[in-house]
Amino acid sequence: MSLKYVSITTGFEDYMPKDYVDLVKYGQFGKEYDIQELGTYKELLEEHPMCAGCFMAYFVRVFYASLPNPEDSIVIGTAGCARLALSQAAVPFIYGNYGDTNAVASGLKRALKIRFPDKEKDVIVVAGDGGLMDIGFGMTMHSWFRGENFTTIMVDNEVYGNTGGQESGMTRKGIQLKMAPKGKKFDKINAVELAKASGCVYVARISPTNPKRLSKTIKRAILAARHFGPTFIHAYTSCNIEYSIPTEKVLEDARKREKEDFSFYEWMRDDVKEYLEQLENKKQQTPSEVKS
Ligand SMILES: Cc1ncc(C[n+]2csc(CCOP(=O)(O)OP(=O)(O)O)c2C)c(N)n1
Ligand code: SF4
Ligand SMILES: [Mg+2]
Repeated sequence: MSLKYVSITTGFEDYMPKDYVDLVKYGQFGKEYDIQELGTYKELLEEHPMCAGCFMAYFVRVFYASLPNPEDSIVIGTAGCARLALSQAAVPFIYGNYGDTNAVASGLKRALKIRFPDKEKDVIVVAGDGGLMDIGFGMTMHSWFRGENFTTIMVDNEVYGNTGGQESGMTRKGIQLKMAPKGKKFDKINAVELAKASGCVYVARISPTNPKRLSKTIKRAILAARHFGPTFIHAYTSCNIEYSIPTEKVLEDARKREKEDFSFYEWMRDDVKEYLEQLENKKQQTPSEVKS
């Protein structure tokens, strides 16, 4: 990919916003950093208004640091906690009405393919368990049935966090929440199996306890969606507030949930696997040349 259209025309550096100049000079525009370098370069996301210690906020940070091509990415979100941070980054963000994310992403991805036939434009939905598996369930499913070329990432905190603690389809059976005091009567939805049965070509379930693995999973899902079809990541991203998790216990909780419902799981079609492995091998051989 050429850097030409993100680099600054000579003489204009003084007039461009400082953040933009820094992103080109010291940040992710036109460059790819390893997730282990986080904190050493200018990040796409720097500030956010989510609760202190929220693991979903950490997830969003790693998500932005893992975009294979941020200068050509558009993120779609909706009502729910994640959009509070998603919308603060140096990447275009579209707010779909609650439940509409995958319909908006379908139209956008198709339009981008027509408008920019020679360029990869990555469209990524990041939305909550309520947004994707409850109120937006139909639109999520139909985007997968239609084989749309974009990635859906569900940040699952097993509750409606943003509206104060209602149960969602992803809440575990028996769990009592502020606004579900009798305890949930039904099982947690098996989102990963639904995604596989509905036509996703790459599916992963993850608790973000290992940043390297998380970053690789995000990159794989986005790269696979470009050429093969819909991809899905089901990520555990705890809610400190509704589950009363003290900040210092957030990682411990993520490890515990990893042993229970969120053991790492990755499935992909054979042709996707072959493609990703080829890409990753090529990158190992020539790290500075490969960006997509
Ligand atoms: C059509 C519509 N229905 C309901 C709401 C109210 N609403 C805002 S956020 C939310 C729940 C969010 O839960 P989830 O998607 O799990 O995200 P979280 O806040 O837990 O990250 C609801 C019901 C809305 N904004 N729009
Ligand atoms: S309510 Fe929960 S999910 Fe939302 S920002 Fe606060 S800790 Fe995070
Ligand atoms: Mg939620």
